[in-house]
Order: sequence, then C-alpha cells, then structure tokens
Amino acid sequence: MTPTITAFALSPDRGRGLARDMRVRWALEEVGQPYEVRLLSFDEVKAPAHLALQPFGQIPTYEEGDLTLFETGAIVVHIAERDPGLLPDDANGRARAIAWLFAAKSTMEPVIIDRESAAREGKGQAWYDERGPVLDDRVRNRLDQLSRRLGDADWLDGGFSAGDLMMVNVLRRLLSTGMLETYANLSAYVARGEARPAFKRAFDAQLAVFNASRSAG
Ligand code: GTB
Repeated sequence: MTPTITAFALSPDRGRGLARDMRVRWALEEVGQPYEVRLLSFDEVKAPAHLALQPFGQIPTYEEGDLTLFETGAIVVHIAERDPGLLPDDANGRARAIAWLFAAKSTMEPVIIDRESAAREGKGQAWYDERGPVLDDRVRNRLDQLSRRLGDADWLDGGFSAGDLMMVNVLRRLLSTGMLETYANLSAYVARGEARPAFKRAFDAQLAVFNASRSAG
C-alpha cells in the first residue's frame, strides 16, 4: 500500500527543507518506500476535510490503507517500525534510537522554535531586547549538551537511526542563525545527514514542489 502524505503547495520555508514534511519524506526515502503527496493551501489545512485527519490543522499527515497518522514523531516511528533501515535489530538499541527521536522532538525542537518565533515576533520591540538573549542561551545550552554527548562519533548511538534523522532535521532549523557553526562536531553531523542519498532525494522532491507552485502562482 503506497502511503500518502500531505505538504504545503507553497511552503513558508521556500523550499529549504525546513517544513515538517521533510522528515517524513526523508524517512520514507531511507527505507525505500515510494509515497504520494497531496498538496494543500494554507486555507485547506484549516478546512474540515483536513482537520478530520489533523486536528490542529497542520501538515504533514500520513495515510496508509485504513491508518491515518499525524505528528511527525509518530509517523517516523511508524515508518521505522514498518520497514527496516531506521532502527537497530536489538530491542535495547531500538528503544535508545526512539529516545533520541523524542530528544530531538521534545528537548531540542521547542527551544529552537521558541527562539525563532520570538526573533520573528519581537523584531524591533523592547521586550525582545531582554527576552532574545535568554532564548539564545537556552538553545546554546542544549547545543552544548548535545555536542558533548556526540563527541567525535558519526551518529548518536551506533549506526544512523530514526533518532539521527529527527535530530539532524531539527538542527537544520538553525542553519541560517550561525549558532551551529560554533560546534564543529554538530555542523559535521548535520552535513553527514544531508549527504545521505535519501536526504537528497527528499530535499529535491520538496524543492521541486515549491518551485512548481511558485511558477504556477
Ligand atoms: N508537532 C507537529 C508535527 O511534528 O507533526 C508540528 C507540525 C507543524 O508545525 N506543521 C507546520 C504547520 O502545518 C508546517 S511546518 N503549521 C501550520 C499551523 O500550525 O497552523 C511550518 C514551517 C514554517 C516555516 C519554516 N521555516 O521557514 O523555516 C519551517 C516550518
């Protein structure tokens, strides 16, 4: 059964592979699972048909036969459990890989998004002079901790896993900030993820959508 995911026709990230369909595309490419994409406008994600699949009116969703999923963490775990390639064979290794996926989603991503949202919303506003440095420090603190743990390893726990996929995807959101550059090992880690053929296929696919929608619009 070929899964169908949803994505924005005209992604606000302008094809930089930072919207959350990218991690699902990448996971599907890693396991060699072909997929279809249903493209949505910003109005369509808030319409009843999509809200029935994703109660928060967000992309991506994942439909496969009678299974409908939302939340990229759950979707990537499902893909990793369904097909080999993203989780180790041993039960403890699988549990640790899933723990890293959760660390990316619930320890790293929130501080990165909070900082980004405040920078966008607070531009030129007095409150941001005080709040901005606090949010920067929170991100740096997590990057310090992650960098220490990664050390000079290629991946977070043995071979490349769904945990690395999610972590690299989340860290890429910092690419335009200059914050990653201070951490040679984290920069190399992200570059290692981006060099994977499956990443490149996923990246090219989402960029093609953005370019086609921009030309059409
Ligand atoms: N927790 C959910 C998950 O992991 O599935 C979060 C899904 C989510 O936030 N999806 C975004 C969305 O649909 C798409 S990525 N938002 C609409 C809404 O919440 O109303 C959004 C995005 C925008 C811009 C950039 N960028 O420029 O870097 C990156 C990502």
